[in-house]
Parts: sequence; structure tokens; C-alpha cells
Amino acid sequence: MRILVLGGDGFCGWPTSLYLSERGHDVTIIDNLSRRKIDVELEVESLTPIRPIGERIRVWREVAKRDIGFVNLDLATEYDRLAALLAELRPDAIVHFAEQRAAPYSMSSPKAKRYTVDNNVRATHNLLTALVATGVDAAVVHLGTMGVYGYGWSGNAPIPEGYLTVKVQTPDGELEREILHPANPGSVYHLTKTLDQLLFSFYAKNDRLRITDLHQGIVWGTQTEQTSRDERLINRFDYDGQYGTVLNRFLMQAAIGHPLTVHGSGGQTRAFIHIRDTVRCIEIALQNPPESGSRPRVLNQMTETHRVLDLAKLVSGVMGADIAYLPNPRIEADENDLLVRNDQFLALGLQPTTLSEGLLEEGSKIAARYRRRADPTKIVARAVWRDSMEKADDLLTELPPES
Ligand code: NAD
Ligand code: USQ
Repeated sequence: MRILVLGGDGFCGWPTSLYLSERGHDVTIIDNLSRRKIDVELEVESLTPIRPIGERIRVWREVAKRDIGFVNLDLATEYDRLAALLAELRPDAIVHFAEQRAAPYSMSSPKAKRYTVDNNVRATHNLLTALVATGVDAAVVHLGTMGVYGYGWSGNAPIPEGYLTVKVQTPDGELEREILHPANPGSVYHLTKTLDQLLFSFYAKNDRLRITDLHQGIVWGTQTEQTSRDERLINRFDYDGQYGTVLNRFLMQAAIGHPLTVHGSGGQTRAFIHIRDTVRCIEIALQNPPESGSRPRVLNQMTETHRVLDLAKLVSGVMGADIAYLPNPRIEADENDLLVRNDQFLALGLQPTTLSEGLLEEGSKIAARYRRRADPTKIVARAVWRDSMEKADDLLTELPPES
């Protein structure tokens, strides 16, 4: 297949591009390198030493004897170039990772909120419009998030895969319908993913686009078989308070002897998936697109759920570290249960990497190996969700100082 990987220089996109390339697909990455620019803005770097995109692609050619194309293009602002590229390459499939993906960054300032909405919603909408305008019948696989469902809405009922069956009483009897699961985003970033869902529903219905939306949990781990083949292919590892996700942060914190930064009581339960399973799920989704004319196919892309405090205890037990209970900078439930259905991926052949298998390897081979690159002043999460400056200031004074 000829596949475009939008956001292919990112944490999920780079290993996916290599994996698909090795499986024999003709891969072109489209990325505006905005993630690297945000690192410069935040004065932080990936814990792992990632190489420039041109070098990454040259090394892949050297190692795997396969070419990957690269186009530096902003999907949110360069519609004409995008449409021309689609018309020229006529891809069979498009994997869409290209959005601003950090919840804390999206809540950090009015500018960041507006950028996140402008970037994410316009990128998705430009892609869909360009597909219709060019008549390119590519299957679209989009990376959504488990956070569109919110946490705690469904009580003890498992979260279904995208759609909810509802029964409505009418004068003529009971009416049963499947509707998009109610959206309950917890950050401006998560909000953009709920808006994406509506765009997909409309374009699938109106223009018969074939769309799969993957509601992915928190990705942990760093390397895949392909990225570990040469150090210059190494994947990024975000550990800072805005882009670092909880489990990778805990692993890195343990590696440098920093207390594990549990927000609040640590009773928040979230869904997780290893990066090796992410790339496999993308392949499975590409092999199983929905029919033209059907609603978007939604799959929950996660393999395990864990409470934040249990993760902290696990990492502390394996690597040794103290646990610090910090005031929670986010507005989120202090505790929640989380039951999630992921039957579709399991039925399609996914064999999950479990936390117990990958944790030690990740801790020793990555976090410990690159711990000297960590900047301890960037660890504590300082982006606050509070509704007023005053409350935010109160909370910031409770957090440990920057150095
Ligand atoms: P990332 O920030 O590492 O990668 C995103 C890439 O998209 C970056 O290389 C960035 O430069 C590019 N990009 C952003 N806006 C663009 C634009 N307008 N035009 C062109 N390129 C653009 O993020 P990631 O962790 O790889 O996440 C990829 C996708 O998966 C995101 O959509 C994210 O919401 C979703 N997701 C990630 C996780 C996770 O834990 N990392 C979990 C669930 C879902
Ligand atoms: N948390 C801590 N301590 C930390 C960091 C986080 O206790 O040092 C807590 C947070 O308060 C939250 C939970 O851990 O309750 C998860 O936070 P996270 O930063 O790991 O994940 P999140 O902000 O939800 O975002 C990440 C990705 C995002 C993706 C999402 C999947 O950045 O792109 O969409 O995971 S999900 O959470 O399933 O929606």
C-alpha cells in the first residue's frame, strides 16, 4: 500500500512509519516538525537523543534498505499544498497522528488553548476536505483518545467501542438506537478529539469517506524492534511536566532518584498500551477499513487499565524511589474506576505486551541509560486547569520550587 503518515516524526508516528516501511509499504511522512519547535519553546528535550528527520530517514535507508519520503507541510494552514500532494501521490491509506497532543500544554495559556484547537481541528478538517476535493479514496486511520469518553461517566458499565445503545420511549413503543458515545473531555486537547469525532461522522455520511478512529490509551515504552536497530533511529521519550506521560515519567524519575510525582491521591485510573502494540494496532486497522458509506469504525486501542498510585508503587518496587503526593494541577476526579471494551483488536489478532513484561526493560535500557540528559527543573507539572488566576497562583505556591 502507499501510505501517508501524518505526524510521522512524532512519538507514535516515527515507529509506525518504520514498522509499515519494513512490512513492505511505500511510506511518506508529512510533518511540520512543530513538536520539535515546542521543545525549543519549553526549553526541554526528549530524554532520548532523537536525530533530525533527514538523518533518521537516511539511517533507515542504510539499515533497512528502504526509502521513506518526507514532506514538511503544515496540515492546518497549507491546504492547497496538501490537496496537491494527495492528487499527486494518490495514497491507498492515511494514518493521521498530526495533532498537538499534550493535555497540560493545551491548558497552559490562552495562546496554547487557541493553538491546540486551531491546529488540531483545522488539520483534521483540511485532510477530510482535501480527500473529497481530490476524489482520493484513501482509508483514513486517525489517532483519537480514550479521554473522549471521560472518566466515570459510565459507572461500572464497560466503555463500549465508540457507540452506545440507547432506548427511547415513544408513543409507538420503545425505539433503540446506537449513538456516538457522549463526549466528556477533560482538557482542551481532549476536546479537540471529540470535535474530530463529529467531523468524521459527517464526512463518512456525506462523502462516504472510509474512516477508522482509534481511541487510544496512554502510550508507554519507547522502542520498537525497528527503532532499536540503530541508536540514530531511537524514538522520542518525553519526561517533562507538559508532554511526559505518567508511566514514562515515573520510570525516568526513578532512574534519576526524583520522587514519583503522583497528582492528588493517585486514585485516577487510566488505560495504557505499549508503543509496540500501537504500531501493530495501526497495521490491523489499515487491514480492516470500514466499507464506504458506513459510519466511522471506532476501536478502543488499549490493553490494560491501572491506577496512578498502583503504577507508582510498581515502579518504586522495581526501581526503588520515594513517592511524592503533589497537589493535582488538573481538574479531574480524584478517583475513578475504568472498565473498557477492546474486543475488536483482540479478535483481530492483537497480542498485548503487558506492563509486567516491558517495565524492567524500559526502566533499565532507556530511562537509566539516558538519565544524565534529564533536566530536573522540568519535571514537576505546572500547567494548571483552575478557573481563575488567583486559584492557580495558590496551587503553584503549594508545588515544589523549580530547582
Ligand atoms: P507527538 O507530538 O510526538 O507527534 C505528533 C506529530 O504531529 C509531531 O511530529 C508534530 O510535529 C506533528 N504535527 C502536529 N501538528 C501538525 C500539523 N499541523 N501539520 C503537520 N504536522 C503536525 O504525539 P504522539 O504522542 O506521537 O501522538 C500522536 C497522536 O496519537 C496524537 O494525535 C495523539 O493525540 C494521539 N495519542 C497519543 C497518545 C500518547 O500517549 N502519546 C495516546 C493516545 C492518543
Ligand atoms: N499524572 C500524575 N503524575 C504525573 C503525570 C500525570 O499523577 O506526573 C496523572 C494525571 O493527573 C492523570 C494521569 O496521570 O490523571 C494521566 O496523565 P498523562 O499525562 O499520562 O495522560 P493524559 O494527560 O491523559 O494524556 C496522554 C497523552 C494524550 C492521550 C492520552 C490518552 O498525552 O495524547 O490522548 O494520554 S487518555 O489518557 O487515555 O485519554
